[in-house]
Amino acid sequence: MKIAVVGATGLVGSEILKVLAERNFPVSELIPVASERSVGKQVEFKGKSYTVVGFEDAIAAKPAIAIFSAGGSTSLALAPKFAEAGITVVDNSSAWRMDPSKKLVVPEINANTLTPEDKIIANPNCSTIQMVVALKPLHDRYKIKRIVVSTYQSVTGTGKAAVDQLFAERTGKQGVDKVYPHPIDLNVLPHIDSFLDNGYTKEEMKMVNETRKIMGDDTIRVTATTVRIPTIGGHSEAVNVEFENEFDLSEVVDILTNAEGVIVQDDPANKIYPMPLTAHGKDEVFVGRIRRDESQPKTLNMWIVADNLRKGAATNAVQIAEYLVKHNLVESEEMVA
Ligand code: 2RA
Repeated sequence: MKIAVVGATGLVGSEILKVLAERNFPVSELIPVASERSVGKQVEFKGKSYTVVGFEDAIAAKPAIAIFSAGGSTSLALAPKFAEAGITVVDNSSAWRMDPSKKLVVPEINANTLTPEDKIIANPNCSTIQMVVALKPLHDRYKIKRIVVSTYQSVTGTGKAAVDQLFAERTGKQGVDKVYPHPIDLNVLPHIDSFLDNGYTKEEMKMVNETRKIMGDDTIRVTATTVRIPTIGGHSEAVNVEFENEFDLSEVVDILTNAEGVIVQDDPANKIYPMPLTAHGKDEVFVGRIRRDESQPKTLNMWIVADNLRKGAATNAVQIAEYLVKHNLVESEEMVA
């Protein structure tokens, strides 16, 4: 199957190439796509070099699926053009996530809603994905009333320039562009994406609105504080969840242990709990510090960590693509032939 990766030279784009290769996605031809200034560059895929092409050439090549990770404005402008050509777009930006005509998909939760008519499919925000993967099975069993979440997010979520800023500050390297308004090394910024009139950031409101849309339940109340920290391996989240129904703690652990895409790492006596350092490069969502909130009934505390470039972006997008192929939901010239 012909696959285009739009934004192939970025941090998420290169992770998508890695994940496609590792998972042995059936790629008959890879079409790496990027903006004008990267056209002609080479990217590596499964030991072969591919030349980056522009958008028009990519559409003309008619891939079955285009995985986009090129930012919201590129996606708004170009995803419809790909879709009109019959190419199914899996989009990593925030452009289409809250559009009522587009599905917002985490495969473990709602890939079964996809149909061949879904030509632009939205991949949720990284911090939302890891939280809902862990919470949906608990919602199904106990019904969530309210979520209070604080995040500890990796600089990789901002992109390559942010990783460069962190290491430049650490090593004293001069002349590196700053993408954050303050130093990030040895610091913590309670500020991800831009501030809105209600005092929250866009990242915080993504967690509120996307969680409800993916879970298919607008009654869930969510409040979030999203924070950037100087790590690179993944995003961490302290999550407090209040349920409608009483729960048994050992049953909660059982549900999470059996949940698709979740690995429980919860053995405080042996100092075992999820960390970005150990989640780095993995496709699963790691859950630990599972304990009752003793200040209020029917309420649970947990700690959720995942590699934001993997399950939070590339892996989730590739899993959507895998589902589309498996269920024959895309137009592929090769399959028709
Ligand atoms: C971040 N949520 O970590 C973003 C990435 N999409 O900033």
